[in-house]
Amino acid sequence: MELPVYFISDIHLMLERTESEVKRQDILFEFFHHVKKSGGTLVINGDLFDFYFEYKDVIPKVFFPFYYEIIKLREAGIKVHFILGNHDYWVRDFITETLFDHTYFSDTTFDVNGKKFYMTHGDGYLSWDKGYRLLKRLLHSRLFIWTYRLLHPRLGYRIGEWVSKKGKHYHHSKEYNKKISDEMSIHAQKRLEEGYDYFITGHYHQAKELTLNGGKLLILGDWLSFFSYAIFDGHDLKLKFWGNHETP
Ligand SMILES: [Mn+2]
Repeated sequence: MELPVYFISDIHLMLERTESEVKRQDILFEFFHHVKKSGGTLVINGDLFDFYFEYKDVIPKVFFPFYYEIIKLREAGIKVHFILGNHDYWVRDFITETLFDHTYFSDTTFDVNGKKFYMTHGDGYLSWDKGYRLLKRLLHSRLFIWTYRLLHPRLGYRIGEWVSKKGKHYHHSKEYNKKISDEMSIHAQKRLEEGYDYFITGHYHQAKELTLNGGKLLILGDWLSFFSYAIFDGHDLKLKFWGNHETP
């Protein structure tokens, strides 16, 4: 992987193109321009889209400006990797072949400049998420996807949008955030003991960098209120905030 490596997650590009949504995407594109200038690699760690479902012959058109920005990044020599999240798992060849250099359907690992990264979107990790883990198995099953694909896109997208909105409770109390980062630290610790240097997760809408045993757990935050990202320069991994957009 070319250095530096940038990591972002939980952008949740919305299906409704409101004025504030267009502004938010422009901030993201400013960040992309920065990446383009610096060179390197971009890793999108899940929930890029608030809802995405790809049919054999049909892709959502509302994200066209985003597709165009990714193509421009890649034309400039930036490799773009996409680890699927719980909001955008249902992709086909447009995502895996046309748009991104690499797409990952589950947790993955990277070796960069002698450092080992364990990457996960992060959903389904918490001990109290038992019901969700069952639901995830169903939603990722071939039968579910095959059945959903039979729905007319107009209906499929309204249902997806409704479910995405229902799950929106991104502002958690300090106590709950601490409970999550404590639990994710246990998972990270296990990987660090296996020899990984960094454990990177998204999904939890909190931006946090924790040093553990000489390695790090990094929770990526989001691009809804934090506008946060991580950068690995070849030696160290750091959490940063883009511009002055953070509204903690
Ligand atoms: Mn998620």
